[in-house]
Amino acid sequence: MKTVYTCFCTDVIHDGHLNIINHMKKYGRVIVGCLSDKEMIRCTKFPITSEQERMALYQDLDGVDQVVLQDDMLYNDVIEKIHPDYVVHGDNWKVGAEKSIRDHVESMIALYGGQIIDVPYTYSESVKKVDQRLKEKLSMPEYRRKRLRQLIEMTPVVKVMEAHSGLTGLIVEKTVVDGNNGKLDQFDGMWVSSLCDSTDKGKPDIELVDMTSRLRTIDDIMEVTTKPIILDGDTGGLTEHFVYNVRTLERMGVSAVIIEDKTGLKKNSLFGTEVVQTQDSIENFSAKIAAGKKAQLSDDFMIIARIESLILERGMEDALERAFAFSAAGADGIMIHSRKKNPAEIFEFCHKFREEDKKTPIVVVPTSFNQVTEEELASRGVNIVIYANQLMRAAFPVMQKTAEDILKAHRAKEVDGKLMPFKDIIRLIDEL
Ligand code: SPV
Ligand code: MG
Repeated sequence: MKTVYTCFCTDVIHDGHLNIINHMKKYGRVIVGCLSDKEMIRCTKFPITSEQERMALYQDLDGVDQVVLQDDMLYNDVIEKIHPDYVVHGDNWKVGAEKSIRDHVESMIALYGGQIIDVPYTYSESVKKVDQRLKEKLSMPEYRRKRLRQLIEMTPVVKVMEAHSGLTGLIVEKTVVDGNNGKLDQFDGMWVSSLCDSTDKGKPDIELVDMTSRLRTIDDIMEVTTKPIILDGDTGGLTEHFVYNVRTLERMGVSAVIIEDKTGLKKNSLFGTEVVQTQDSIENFSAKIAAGKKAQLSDDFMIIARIESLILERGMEDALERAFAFSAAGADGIMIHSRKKNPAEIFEFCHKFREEDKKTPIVVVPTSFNQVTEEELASRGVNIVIYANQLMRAAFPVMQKTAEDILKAHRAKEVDGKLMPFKDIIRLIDEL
């Protein structure tokens, strides 16, 4: 009897999946693969149910003979083990980002005479409804909030990109690439940067944009996305105010706030010692963290302490002393910041911190030491990498140049070839 294989990466079975099983039954013994969490978050969407629950769901389907865990989105593990005669998939993988996976599978199974069967994709109202409902569920506060903690467990490094508006949120939400290892990849979450949120409003990054306005930005992003959000909470402000903001943020479904151990008029860290910046005492900042943790109502929300000792040239010993003190005060993670051109001091911090603390998540923002890769940081014990300002920095020069070029030419013809066609911009945002 021939073996027929398909891979599912879904929490809910709809008509399209049943149609695939029905096709498979005609060709032989039906084996369904359950794509592992760690691969699913890279190529499709975040799973709502566990691997075990998904496997049990697939096993219960009529016509399924066996369910296996597939831990490689390129199918290498299952093809080597099972040698399926047929691999069945909806024909939607013949185009778009998934095409590279199809090509890879086709070449692998061709080596022993295996074949791909592309089943026409089921475009029905009920399938659309199931997809839509799943997406809406993922955007709900209770699902979104806990997702950062889940991701830290699921993946070697959580990849976070800045978003400062609904539109940039959509870019972080939807961008999927066919990476250089042949696998698909995407960001895990969003950073609502104080620098970018302020800059977008034409204001300096000095805690001038108030919390009401920051919450408005978060809400704009949340309206159109599902990925978890980390808020740049600056200094956290007065402890008496911080405790209220913690409650508000967790109620909204924000996953984490990062507060930095500075006090007085906050300036952006990348100014370093060029401007006057005052670091808070260990006692005061520890008390602020402890008050925030006490105020918190959910188990999922994270308060992450950001240490500015390296930025302000106070030395590695000071940074480490603070890291241990802040995590003892209840911080759920440590962000260590640096404005050096290479990651040496970040690596040293990670090494010394991890000698004593294997578990507390470490967060880094490689803006100035941007040659370092996510894999390298993960191998040093980093859990979350934040690209803090790149979308804003990408957009500004292009917008400014376009404004200059139209002013010089007294018309828009010269710039048009560099712009998105207006036919595309009016369709960029889907209607419900
Ligand atoms: C931000 O993005 O606002 C940050 C990171 O706080 S940094 O600009 O590097 O200080
Ligand atoms: Mg900031």
